[in-house]
Amino acid sequence: MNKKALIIVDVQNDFCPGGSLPVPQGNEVVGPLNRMVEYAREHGWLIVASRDWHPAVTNHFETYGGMWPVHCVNNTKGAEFHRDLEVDDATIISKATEPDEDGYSAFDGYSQSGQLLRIFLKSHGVGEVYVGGLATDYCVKATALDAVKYRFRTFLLSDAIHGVDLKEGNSDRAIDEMKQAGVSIITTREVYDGKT
Ligand code: VGL
Repeated sequence: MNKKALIIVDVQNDFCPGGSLPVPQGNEVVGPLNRMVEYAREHGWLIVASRDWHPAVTNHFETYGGMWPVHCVNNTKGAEFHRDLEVDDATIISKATEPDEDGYSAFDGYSQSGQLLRIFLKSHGVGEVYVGGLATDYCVKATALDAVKYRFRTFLLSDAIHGVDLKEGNSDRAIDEMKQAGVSIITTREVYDGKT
């Protein structure tokens, strides 16, 4: 279990400026994540990209009792990955595909061949994961916490995340919570410099 994986969380149009649930500066994660993709390729890591993949009617949306505007409905433009995100080599994990699912964590999602993310990673001998993407205080947090729960050594890429911050400070609190749970906070630069 000594393989590593990069997990890119929900870098989709609706979470970027111009989308229906924009994370402020959400698009800015694309640059550092693409550099991580290149690094991951060179070092033989697995690359995973999760996506919110909601049905049109789901109680995740405020129109149906949830807390969010309509976003990332499967097979719509808003659900597509940011056009500049390098996902050619990534295994796509779709989550929140059912009408009664919030599906914040990438670990709630399945690969195209129907494998849960945890099973997919373990079956490839992954013991260590590096998490970045959107949004720090929701899906990134849920994904990193699950990664720890499932006994992966877990790193948060602090310069490759942005948060929603419905309430000021939510992202900082989310990072504290992840730290408490055992997530290591690291910059992409530190990864390139071999600081892990
Ligand atoms: C997310 C809010 C609602 C996320 C998903 O990807 O972090 N945030 N649904």
